[in-house]
Amino acid sequence: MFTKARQWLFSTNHKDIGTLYLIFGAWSAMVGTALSMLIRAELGQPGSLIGDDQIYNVIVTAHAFIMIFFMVMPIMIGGFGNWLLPLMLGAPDMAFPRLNNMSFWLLPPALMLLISGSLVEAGAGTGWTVYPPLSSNIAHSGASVDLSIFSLHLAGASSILGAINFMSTVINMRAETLTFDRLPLFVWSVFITVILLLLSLPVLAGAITMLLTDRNLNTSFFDPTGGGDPILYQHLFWFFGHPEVYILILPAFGMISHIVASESGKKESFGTLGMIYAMIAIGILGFVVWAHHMFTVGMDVDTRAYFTSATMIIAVPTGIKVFSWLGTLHGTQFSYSPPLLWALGFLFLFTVGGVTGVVLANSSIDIVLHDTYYVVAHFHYVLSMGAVFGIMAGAVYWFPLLTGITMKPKWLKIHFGSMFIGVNVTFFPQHFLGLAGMPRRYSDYPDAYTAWNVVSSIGSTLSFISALGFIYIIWEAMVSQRPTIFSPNLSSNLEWVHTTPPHYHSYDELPQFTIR
Ligand code: HAS
Ligand code: CU
Repeated sequence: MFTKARQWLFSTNHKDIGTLYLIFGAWSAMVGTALSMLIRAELGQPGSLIGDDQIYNVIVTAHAFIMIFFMVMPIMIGGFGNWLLPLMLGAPDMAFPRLNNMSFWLLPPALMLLISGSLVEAGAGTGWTVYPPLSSNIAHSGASVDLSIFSLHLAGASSILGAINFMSTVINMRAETLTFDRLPLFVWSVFITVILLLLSLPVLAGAITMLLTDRNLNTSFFDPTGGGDPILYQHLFWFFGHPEVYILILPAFGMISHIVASESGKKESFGTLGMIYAMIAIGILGFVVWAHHMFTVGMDVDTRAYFTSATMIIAVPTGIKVFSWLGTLHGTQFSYSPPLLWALGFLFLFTVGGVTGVVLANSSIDIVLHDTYYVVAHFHYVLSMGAVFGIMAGAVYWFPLLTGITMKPKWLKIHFGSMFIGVNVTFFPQHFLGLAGMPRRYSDYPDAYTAWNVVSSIGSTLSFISALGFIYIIWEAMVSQRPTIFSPNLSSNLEWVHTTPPHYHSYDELPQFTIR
């Protein structure tokens, strides 16, 4: 019984596993979105809705963890990485196919542990940073934080095994003529991403394990009464945490490069080698800027000057990428297909988020803005409109390749438009709230902050409806089964993966080949 399902669930095939990751990520996206709507409902008017500050913080914490570890990473690296890397490398599969299946199956129990951590006792209301002493056993007694720690252990093991697999695949499984300088940019982006994962995750694992023993075995790594130091936790966390934000965006960079080049009708991106060096530079610099998250701990002025300058330097390679994408588009006759719309949205809004990051990098300004909604606005511009727009661009661009069917382009454009408006209405006002001093991670606020919070909650409602619309678009494509189109020979399939634009604006415009 269930032979087909079993074969799929325990498949060692990179496409099957990629699909499992995509479905898992989509499910997590729905959970994370539901939590975000609870947040916006609570903040949609002054006064209390949920009626419990701890529960509010549990929701915020679960929202962040689920979106980062169970939505963006599984979709980008597990989903698109698994699907596209072997194809782009000309490899038959990943280097370690059974390990690949194991990486995936570590995630559902990790998610289960995380959700358990929110549901048992008082829940983990620590924020995704899990700072002690808030996360220690006085402020968070009970099993919740321990369950969250175990969840991160499992998700971390999944990512580390996946990282080893992707690195081995890129290094050992390339087609013979495919030298590193000729690797497609998405392959490079995932390769650099998994190196960052392998170097940063063990530090997080160390930090949370020390926290676990502080909580349960009477160690005092982070407890001053035993000679420890809570600031040590912050250093360990952010040595992981900052590279993590580039882990979340680099694969999107890779996908955007392919889409921009292909929609411009070009074989490759403007300045491919420069793009590679820029991503390597972002990867390396990402490890030496972590303390820009800790400017308020009482750092001496030289340390502050160093971390401010080092952080700002990352705008240079990122600028190289932005201008290379614009250079790729320059002078071409592109048309506004759904994937390109998402890519252009990405370019504009990621840049807005990046520029507010440069504002926050100034330590003296950050002392005022730290832990305000200005930071929340910054990271939602680079994540909800950077990482997620990258995912959406990749999803609508490669959907025909992954499924063999097509979605309705006109509906996709309406979905893009409503989402673009929705996320901006949600997050742009949060800059104003932050500048006016509204702190993050509180369930209520003084009346003066009401107006922009109402606007933000209205925006989030629009995005929510728009996301429901996207589910409908996928459903419609699945019941209609309009076929896509694979060229019968393999080499041009690879060509399609690399560059061929699905310049479809209506179904009739699709090139007519036969299905393989
Ligand atoms: Fe960030 C906090 C600084 C990129 C995500 N960031 C966060 C948090 C998250 C996050 C999740 O220095 C909150 C964590 C928490 O829970 O507490 N970030 C930067 C800088 C960059 C940056 C300088 N962040 C990202 C990306 C993310 C991400 C990418 C995920 C996808 N971020 C900060 C700082 C904080 C911070 C502070 C701590 C705040 C606090 O108090 O807690 C850069 O990588 C951005 C580079 C990109 C650009 C745009 C394109 C570049 C062009 C070139 C020309 C631009 C120039 C700048 C020369 C800059 C087009 C001109 C400057 C002007 C002001 C006009
Ligand atoms: Cu950072």
